[in-house]
Amino acid sequence: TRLQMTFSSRAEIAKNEAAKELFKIMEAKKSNLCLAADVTKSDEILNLAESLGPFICVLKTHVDIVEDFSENFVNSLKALAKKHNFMIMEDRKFADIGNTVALQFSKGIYKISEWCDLVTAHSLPGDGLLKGLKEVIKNKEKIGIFMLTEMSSDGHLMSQDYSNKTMQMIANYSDIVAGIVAQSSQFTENQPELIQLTPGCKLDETGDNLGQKYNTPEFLVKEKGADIAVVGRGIIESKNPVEVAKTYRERLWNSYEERIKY
Ligand code: 5IU
Repeated sequence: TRLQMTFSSRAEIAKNEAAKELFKIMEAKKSNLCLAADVTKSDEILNLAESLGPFICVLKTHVDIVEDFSENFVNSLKALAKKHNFMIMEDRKFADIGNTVALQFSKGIYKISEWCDLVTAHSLPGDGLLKGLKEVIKNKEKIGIFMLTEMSSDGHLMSQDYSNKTMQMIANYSDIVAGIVAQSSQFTENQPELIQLTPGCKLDETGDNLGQKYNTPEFLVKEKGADIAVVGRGIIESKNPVEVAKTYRERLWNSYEERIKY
């Protein structure tokens, strides 16, 4: 099954170009760690990208929390992504009709489609959303969409039925969908070409006081089918982000190596 396959063999069968590239980066850097760079100054994000870039496969942004956004910032971030060989994911969680998400994706202050490699979206509005995003992507070389099927937060409303229907929806969009954001494997038909990204990861299983729930790297990769785990505060609020990022990377990668043995 998908869980026993290597990332490099999955790169061969990926149907979305960004997913293919991401599998290759993971294998080359031996990293399945995604950093959630949830800080509010562009320099802070760039500093994280410079110091942690070597250890991550994806740097995830929430561009709407950046107080001093500029075109310069995205250009610098793109340069660092190239230098350290990681991809940039904007966690935009699109959730509107196709026409609106196409505008949100390509226009406004952020012009997300001009700099992101990967972007997240909800399936809630139906597949018109994917059609809208696809119209924007068709002029770009390599962008991959990650669709949310379930969340890490307490009390979220994404039922198993919702998740199953999301999986059915994305089956028709394999050229633009790179994977899913999920807490457990939602693949009904194996689908090793798709990547499972799983947020809510810390070295100890706790939570925050706003409903976030955490699991360990080992549990998420070996028991829950995560290909990539997302870590934010576990790294950026630690005393030594570089050392802690190395620990996450090692524990996540070792878990993957153990997983493919069985
Ligand atoms: N994120 C989640 N849970 C989800 C989804 C996204 O935590 O289900 I979808 C995002 C939110 C934040 C990051 O940017 O992942 C996790 O950050 P912490 O590791 O600091 O909790």
